[in-house]
Amino acid sequence: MNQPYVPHIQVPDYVRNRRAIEWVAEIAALTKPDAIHWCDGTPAEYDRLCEEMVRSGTLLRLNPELRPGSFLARSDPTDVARMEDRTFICSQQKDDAGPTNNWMAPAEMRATLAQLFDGCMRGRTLYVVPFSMGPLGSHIAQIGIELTDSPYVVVSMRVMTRMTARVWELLGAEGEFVPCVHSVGAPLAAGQKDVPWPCNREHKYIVHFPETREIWSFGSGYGGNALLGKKCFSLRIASVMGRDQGWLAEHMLILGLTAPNGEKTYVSAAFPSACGKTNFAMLVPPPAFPGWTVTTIGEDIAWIKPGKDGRLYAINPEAGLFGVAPGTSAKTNPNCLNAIRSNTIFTNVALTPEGDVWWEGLTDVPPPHLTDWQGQPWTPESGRKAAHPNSRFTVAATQLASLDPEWENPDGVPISAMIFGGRRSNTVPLVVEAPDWDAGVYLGATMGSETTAAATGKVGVVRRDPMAMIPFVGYNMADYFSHWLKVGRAAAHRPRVFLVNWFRTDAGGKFVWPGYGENMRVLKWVVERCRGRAHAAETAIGWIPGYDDLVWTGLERFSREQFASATSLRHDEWADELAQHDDLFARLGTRLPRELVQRREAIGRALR
Ligand code: SAT
Ligand code: MN
Repeated sequence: MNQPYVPHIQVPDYVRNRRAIEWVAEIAALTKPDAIHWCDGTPAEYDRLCEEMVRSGTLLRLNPELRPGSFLARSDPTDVARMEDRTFICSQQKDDAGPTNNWMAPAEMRATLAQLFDGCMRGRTLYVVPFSMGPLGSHIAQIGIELTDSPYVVVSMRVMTRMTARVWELLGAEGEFVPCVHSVGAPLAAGQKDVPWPCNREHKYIVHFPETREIWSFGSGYGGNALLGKKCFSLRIASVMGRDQGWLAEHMLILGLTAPNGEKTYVSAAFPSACGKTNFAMLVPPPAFPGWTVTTIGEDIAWIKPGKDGRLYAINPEAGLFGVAPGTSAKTNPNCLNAIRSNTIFTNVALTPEGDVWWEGLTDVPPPHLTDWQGQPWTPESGRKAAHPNSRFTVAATQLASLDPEWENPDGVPISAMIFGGRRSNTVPLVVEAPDWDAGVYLGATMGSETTAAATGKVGVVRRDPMAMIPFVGYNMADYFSHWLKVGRAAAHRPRVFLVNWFRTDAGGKFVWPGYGENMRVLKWVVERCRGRAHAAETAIGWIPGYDDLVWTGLERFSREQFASATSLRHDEWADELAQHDDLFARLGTRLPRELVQRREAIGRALR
């Protein structure tokens, strides 16, 4: 019990980390909560917090017969998604944040935060949340501590991360952690009644200091704004750690594909939103593939590190899924639907009269009466969505039947292929393999996706989203490309890199490729390419399979002509595409690695 003397706060005796104790005391002095609770991550604590939130109106308990152990939260209507325009990378030099990030000088931002956080937890409890991103003690894992005044964030962090008092043992007296400070920014005056979803409608800040590896978040209680282990830590701060230490923090799913003979191959894949990433991570092979199985390591984030054998090994730093509900159905993702049958926190979905949940796409015919995500009566004639388009489920990965047995392996799993993909109605073929690592980095760096009407009101505008990391790289994007090149160069056995596109359309605007489970046909080809067993033809952008290189059993209706239209390269489209790559590169500035410019020239020459 050799605690350093800290005024005002009671510290459990198993907490010995000096920096943590001083920091908690400092943040408590700034934010002035009524109480401090050191979370232990036990089921009893989770249950108690959920019970308290049911009493306070933040959570609604769902019908225990229909959705055991599950709850519904309804957020403030102004606090429904991650906010990229309120997200800041505060490096010392503006150039180190680069042209794709919002930047503010650290001193200026610290002055702003000091004002916002002063007294912001009055009337509330400050929860101290110790968590590990990745299996406890893994050499790839990292430790964080989140201080938050939101019990909804605490229970969500328990699902999404390894939140346990054992983290303090690992930290010891001197261990390092990423400090994450979060407040909903809604202090309560004496006697003031709380609202179900406190937040700050005026001020929102999601702030990263990459040099000191700190995260500060104010004003929102939703998703990646508030669950700071996710995008803030596992991507923005971790990408900076990776740059400095020689590894990659990526917005990638990780899946395992097992062949009937037991041969297993791990693949990681990056897709921007609205491209079916979660469905791909839990793909169910069609009946024509007996004995093939897809297992899931992760569906959002991968930390990828070189192993001693020269291969790249990946872990999923998360322990849960925070997935988009609308569109999730028995048809699109049966694995996921089974996982959320119990022990799930739903946010902003609709409620049935029986006390179950519903969202658009769950069933073909909507129920006749619902309570919508804002708590209002809803019928199919209402003319508005019953669930918010960004409504979510929060569920432990262990609820997933497709979870890979290696998902907790502290050394990670060896990655044989990396797949990039976007939503493109033309130009990009069903699948193409980069001829080498640098060309693969080029495919990822220049990847784009068409906006859907919901996001911008404009359909078909291609937004460049390098490696699906535009909002998530914590430093200069051009430096990030150089880092990718370097990691590949250092690895003796590099994964093969592929670009896929499930979204080509025909002259009538209909999708050419059936997608979903049928993506297995492409995945099998990818894996066999990695094993040197599948044929492909060389093109200007890389290796593309011919019709006879894929398995068609069970999909005989898909003709040679359709395959040709899904895989063709049109020179006029590629001339336009390369011009757009030039625009992207011009925007990224002078730090762009030479290799990418050279690859662009090579593709241009090959097309001519
Ligand atoms: O809200 S999260 O950042 O966790 C999910 C997302 O928006 O991609
Ligand atoms: Mn994501």
